[in-house]
Amino acid sequence: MTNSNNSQLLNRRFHVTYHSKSRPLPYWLQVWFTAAIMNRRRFLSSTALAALGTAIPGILYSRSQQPLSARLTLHPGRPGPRIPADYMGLSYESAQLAHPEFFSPQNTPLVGFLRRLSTQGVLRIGGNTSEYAFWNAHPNPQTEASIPAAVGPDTGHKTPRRTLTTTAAIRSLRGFLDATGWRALYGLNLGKGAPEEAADEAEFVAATLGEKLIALQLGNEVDLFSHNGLRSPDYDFEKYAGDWERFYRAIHRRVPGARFAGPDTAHNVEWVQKFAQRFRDEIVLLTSHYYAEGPPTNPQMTLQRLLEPNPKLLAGIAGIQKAMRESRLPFRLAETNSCYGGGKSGVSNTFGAALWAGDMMFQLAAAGFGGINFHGGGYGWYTPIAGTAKNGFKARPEYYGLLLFNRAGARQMIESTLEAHGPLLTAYGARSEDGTLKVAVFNKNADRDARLTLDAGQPVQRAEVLRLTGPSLADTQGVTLGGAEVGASGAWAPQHLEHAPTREGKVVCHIPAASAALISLG
Ligand code: BDP
Repeated sequence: MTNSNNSQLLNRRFHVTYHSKSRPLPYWLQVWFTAAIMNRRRFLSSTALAALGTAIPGILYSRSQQPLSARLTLHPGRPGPRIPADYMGLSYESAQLAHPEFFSPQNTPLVGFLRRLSTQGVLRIGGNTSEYAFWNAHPNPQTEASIPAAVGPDTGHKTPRRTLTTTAAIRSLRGFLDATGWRALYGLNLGKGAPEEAADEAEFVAATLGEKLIALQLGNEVDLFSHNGLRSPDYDFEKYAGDWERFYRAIHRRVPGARFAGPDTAHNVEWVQKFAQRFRDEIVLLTSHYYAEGPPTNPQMTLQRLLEPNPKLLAGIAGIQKAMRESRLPFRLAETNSCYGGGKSGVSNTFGAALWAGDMMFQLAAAGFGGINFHGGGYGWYTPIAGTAKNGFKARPEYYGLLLFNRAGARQMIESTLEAHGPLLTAYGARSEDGTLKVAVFNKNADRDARLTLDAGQPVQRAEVLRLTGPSLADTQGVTLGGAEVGASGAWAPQHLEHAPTREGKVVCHIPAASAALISLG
């Protein structure tokens, strides 16, 4: 998500200066990235005190050094955005539907992994392969046999294989949604399909999924159609809007009550704004995508870079907020992950990606986003859940970041002010359904512990701490939440719950380097 106007805006309004010396500097007040989100909404005016050392503070210090001190002040009387109950989401390739037994109530291990993350999440079906998935009421075993049983994220290296989506797959999907409690965002083939085919498919999907269908989407990353071979190089928003309308009309004639979301763009925020203006009466939800890094072959795409604030995201947030404000429509990040092109080994599959994902979930909730879908599937580098029905499923590190968000039970962000050394320590305040104050803290420094002083802004008797830990940022194994790993079928129960000392409404909590903590205040 980016657009040049917003980048300029960002540069003008938010000056972030890193200092090149490695010794601690006097405190310089900086407006940090959450301020980009909150300023406009008068929410969470988060500030960070000047960065220490360089932009890579982690490598300058050893653990023997004094912990970095940070202070978070909550303002419980100043509520921020509500967090919808279905904020949690995953995204899979349409090609996965070629195997109806994958999204099936019989796939109980996968059902368990989803239910652990949420009992009312959103499953988005789409991706590059949605432009090569064709509706066919009758199964064709020959074509299906050539598609792997579990489909990973498309890597974009070659034209995806043609797949068939059958009535059996949609019935099975309905059963899967019933078993998980999740609802679906369903992508139709705009790239290679025809309006009448899409209408056939939409009719069956809408009738079968019923209230489990949030909305249909038309096309995946249509802003890339001009250079991925799906349309001519002069394919622009106007041409796309024409395509969208033709498909919309054909579907609407057959399914008058059908709901739509879009534009599901890769990164062009202007298209989201234009789409919102043009079709706000035809749609129920705005969507687009965000990949923090890519392509994986670029040596600059590192774990360190993933953990730092991403200017592309900040600019995108501002543009999306404008689209939401002007159209009064909610927005969902319908597809996201760490590195496009299928992800990057040593980045996407590490514990660092868990901190990245958990942090971004809170950051975007604070920005007023209505939900997030982490893309994955198969054994893709960035998939939160890896595996197949035959070989079993396993939680990858990133899954634990999502689980931490789930454990917060956050339903409303609350305003807070963070003073910290540098951008790699982030913290958020939220309220759960029962009114409990929750604080999520992410220490993305590789080697520097932090000591967080928390001022809850109200009396606090108890502070319970659930920790997200891994051996190191780069590790791909050994991640735990509350001292426990996620087991088969998503089984998980915390083993360690600590209590942080409280005094006069203040809590002091040690946050080791490369870890996160969820603090429940009572
Ligand atoms: C997105 C596509 C998805 C890919 C992903 C990637 O929608 O199908 O798997 O990028 O490149 O652009 O990893």
